[in-house]
Amino acid sequence: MEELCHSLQLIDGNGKFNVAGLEEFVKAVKLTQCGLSYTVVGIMGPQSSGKSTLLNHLFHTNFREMDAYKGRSQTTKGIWMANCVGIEPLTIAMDLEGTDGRERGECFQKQF
Ligand SMILES: Nc1nc2c(ncn2[C@@H]2O[C@H](COP(=O)(O)OP(=O)(O)O)[C@@H](O)[C@H]2O)c(=O)[nH]1
Ligand SMILES: [Mg+2]
Repeated sequence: MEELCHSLQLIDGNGKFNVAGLEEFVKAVKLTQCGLSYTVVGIMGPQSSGKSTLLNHLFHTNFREMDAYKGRSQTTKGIWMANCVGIEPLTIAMDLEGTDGRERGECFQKQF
């Protein structure tokens, strides 16, 4: 059972896919040894609605959460992913950027 949480930014705020990071992650969580026996869970929704917090509580991941003392702001950019700690079979959580972040501007909002 994987006890360490490995995480990476799979896609950055500009849409760039992190190929090297994914290769490292796959090795670290021994994904190739799992065959088809793994699960992927994703979360999407408005910015600052508690997505990262919920994932961290459910799966013991280490996604960055908004610091409420700094006000409502964008903390998750692009897509982050991490292995869930203490869950069999291997479960991978994906933490998505908020769908309505003002930092993205109007164009991004129109896609949703
Ligand atoms: N009161 C309350 N605050 C929460 C709850 N879940 C998350 N928060 C707070 O809401 C803020 C945004 O949470 P975050 O997980 O970063 O939101 P995200 O942008 O959707 O990932 C943080 O300051 C959290 O501490 C909750 O159930 N109740
Ligand atoms: Mg978040």
